[in-house]
Amino acid sequence: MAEVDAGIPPEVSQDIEGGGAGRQPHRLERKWTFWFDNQSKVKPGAAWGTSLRSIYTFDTVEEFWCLHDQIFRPSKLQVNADFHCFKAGIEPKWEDPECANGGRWSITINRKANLDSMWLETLMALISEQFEEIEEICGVVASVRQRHDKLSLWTKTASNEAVQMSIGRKWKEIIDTADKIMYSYHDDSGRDKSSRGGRYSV
Ligand code: MGP
Repeated sequence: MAEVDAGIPPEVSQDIEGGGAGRQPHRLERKWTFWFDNQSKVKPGAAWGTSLRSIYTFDTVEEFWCLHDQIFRPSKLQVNADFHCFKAGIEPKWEDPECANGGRWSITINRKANLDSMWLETLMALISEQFEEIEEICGVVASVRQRHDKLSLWTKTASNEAVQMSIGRKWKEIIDTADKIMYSYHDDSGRDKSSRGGRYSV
């Protein structure tokens, strides 16, 4: 993933900017930012977040497809790396004020093809504002780990069970899975694993 580590390579940058050349680009409802984190490169003992980088903010359909096709496909990630796509202005951290009272719906995934397709379906649903509760959503994270891969949809108000259940049901439809998905509060994530548990499930 040398390309992402070092930012966007110039030839991809030209493609992104030239994507709508001569035509009117298709503007999205809001701006989104792709992020990248490669924790395998971090020195032992470094604080979490040291390797987290915001890579590119976009607001057109053309930029989105160029970025997705050329770079942001999670099956390309090495172990212990993540891609994030968040609303511009929200950092993919529990500490961000928009995330601080939030949580995440998560699904574990065992096949790379499913990781890529569920990530893409989620991205398309977000940027085309398919969720009724879009204002409650912060973004999505694709994580590649030794044991399995994971997709997480981050939301703002963990304690609002009705809203989270509605988002969870819609997300399951979007990623087209019968597997159980679990919602956890960010507040619980710092605790040891035995006391974390999912707060809601669909
Ligand atoms: P993870 O990368 O979200 O989950 O968090 P992973 O690797 O799938 O492992 P899990 O089994 O713990 O779910 C791994 C660890 O990174 C957490 O336990 C925290 O120590 C740290 N961490 C992750 N996030 C998203 C944050 C964050 O937003 N803020 C801080 N301070 N630490 C975080």
